[in-house]
Amino acid sequence: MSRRMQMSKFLLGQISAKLWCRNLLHQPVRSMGSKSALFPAIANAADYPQQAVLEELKMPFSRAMIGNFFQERPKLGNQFLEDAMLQSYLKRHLPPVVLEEVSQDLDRFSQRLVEEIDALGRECELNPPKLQQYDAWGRRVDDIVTCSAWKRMKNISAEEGLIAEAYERKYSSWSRLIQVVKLYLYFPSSGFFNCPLAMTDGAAKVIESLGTPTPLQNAFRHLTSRNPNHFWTSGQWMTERRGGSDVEGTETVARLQEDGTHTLHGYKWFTSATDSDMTLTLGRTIDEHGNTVQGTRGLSLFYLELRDAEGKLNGIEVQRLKDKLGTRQVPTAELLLDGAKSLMISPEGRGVASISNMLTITRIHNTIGAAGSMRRVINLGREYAAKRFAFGKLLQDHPLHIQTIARMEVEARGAFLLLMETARLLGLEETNLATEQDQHLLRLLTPVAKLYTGKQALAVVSEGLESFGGQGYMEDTGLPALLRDAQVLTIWEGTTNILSLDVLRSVIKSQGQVLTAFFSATEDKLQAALEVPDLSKSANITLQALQQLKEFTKNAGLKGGSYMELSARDFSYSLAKIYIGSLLLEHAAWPGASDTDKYCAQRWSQQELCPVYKAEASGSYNSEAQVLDKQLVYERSPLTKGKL
Ligand code: UCC
Repeated sequence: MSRRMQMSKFLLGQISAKLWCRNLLHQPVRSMGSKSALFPAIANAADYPQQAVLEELKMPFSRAMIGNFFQERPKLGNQFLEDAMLQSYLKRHLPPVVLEEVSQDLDRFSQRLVEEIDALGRECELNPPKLQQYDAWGRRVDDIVTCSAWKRMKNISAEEGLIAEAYERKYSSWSRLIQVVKLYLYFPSSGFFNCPLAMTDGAAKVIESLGTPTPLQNAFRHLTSRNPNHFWTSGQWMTERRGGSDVEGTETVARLQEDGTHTLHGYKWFTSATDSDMTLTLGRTIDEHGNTVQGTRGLSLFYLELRDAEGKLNGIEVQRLKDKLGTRQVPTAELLLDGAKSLMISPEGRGVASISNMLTITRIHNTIGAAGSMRRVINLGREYAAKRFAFGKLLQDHPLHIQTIARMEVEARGAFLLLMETARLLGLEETNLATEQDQHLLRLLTPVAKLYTGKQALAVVSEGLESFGGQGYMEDTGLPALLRDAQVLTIWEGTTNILSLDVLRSVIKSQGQVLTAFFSATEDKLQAALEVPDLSKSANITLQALQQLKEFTKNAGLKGGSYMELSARDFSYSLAKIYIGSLLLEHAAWPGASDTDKYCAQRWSQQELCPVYKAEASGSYNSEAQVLDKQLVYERSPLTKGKL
């Protein structure tokens, strides 16, 4: 018998031996506790046709040796058509004529996402920006080199009117909501181009809120253009080395020039989308004697264009690009402002108040990112579960797996409705159709939505990656970027605690009117659900939680600033959970709602809806807790020797 025949007989023996072991492992044993009771026998030798084995044996070094099973990757479908809550929401709210037109555009846009934009987004992730500080001849050029896909995203954003839509107001107050829906569909495929778009929208909003003064009309036209050759993006430079949350330590000074402009001199620590055409930034005016007003009351808002007519940087030096956990597609830099020519656009000392219009918009964009991320990881996860085989059946047929995705779905639908509510209220405000209650509600819900959905997105996207097993952890699947990017949503544009304090700021600045608006809007939304048998129990649970929240605010108001500060995060979470509950129930009570809408609303009400009430009952906000919290954190820390 030839050497070759001997070898093939040996290998055949090896394979059938291996298969035999596999089967052994999976022979059913009697008790429930044992592994195989849960997992029925999988494949056996018969799976491997003799001929195939013999074929493979012919070539000692051949591809056949690595087998030919390759798991299909999760595919992206038309995100507009596949989003049940989005379809239902638009059908419930938009006038039929508008719905017809908008649906066609969103369907077409979602096809473009699949066929063109998603791949560009991936390219932005794989080709992050680089800084070329010097040219070949030693001249300092500080070029931020971005990939062609990133540049293409800018053109697509103009073509699709991702900013223009909100300012053209073709559909009156609905235009803002339609813009937000488009950005929500675009976000997970945008290569994080949503970031410059958020600040661009914010800059247009600030300029419009200032009455679009003549010097800014050209910029406004560029920011809201649908022409890729004209379209500008903007930055938002608020963060310096002394602080991003607290801008009191801003060191940048602004020197008045004879022509009425100011030159800026300072150091910006974190500037995103630094390849933008213009930016808004804070600076401290300095008089001819070198005096400045300290604190945030000394800060004014400045408009500047990054390059002059010859394309040269406008008194700006790019020190370095930031090395970030996520949003690596976005050029983020440290900048030296060395006489950057700028225009003061706010009254002197009103810089923070004036840029707050930008904060409102960028925080709503942050909520877009959160809701969009959750939607994307769920849609990919459910698609994958329909084609991934494990333990004898598809993942979609494993109840525990589906229960996990269903819980993610409840979170995503809640976040989506909260996003739509802020967009609806903003659209009303921008078209002067908002009632006083609407305006108070918008002021309160903007920070609540940003802080709550940012946290939700992190939890849901992390859970989502798990639904792909090990592949969720492999960078070349493109999935981990979803989690790395989602982490920024809780940090920039104000961290969770800073926005919780902004919720308190809105209560104090409005003498509690934002809460009155919240209580009455929530009660209104729950009325219909109280009449629907399937929903009345959940509606009553939500009303009880609302009652608890009212009780808490009444007591806390008497207990002063530090008590409220300690409760700020739980208080904001309670506002979010109760309001989302009322939105889900209001939607589920709508005659056109589906059974899944009802089920989703019921599931939401089964959680702790008013954590602040529960935490207060356990004394979490009193002065003793304050001391104990610090002791708990610093126990055995060398920092506290004898101090605590
Ligand atoms: O992160 C950044 C860029 C990242 C890229 C953008 C991506 C966008 C999302 C994309 C997702 C896809 S730029 C850095 C962002 N920085 C922040 O968000 C700052 C966080 N810190 C705060 O919010 C602080 O609370 C400050 C800076 C507002 C605190 O300022 P003050 O001056 O210490 O606080 P005051 O004194 O309370 O506020 C000053 C004035 C007051 O008005 P008056 O004087 O009339 O009483 C406030 O009412 O500003 C007003 N004000 C507001 N008004 C403050 N915040 C607001 C607000 N949210 N709405 C209306």
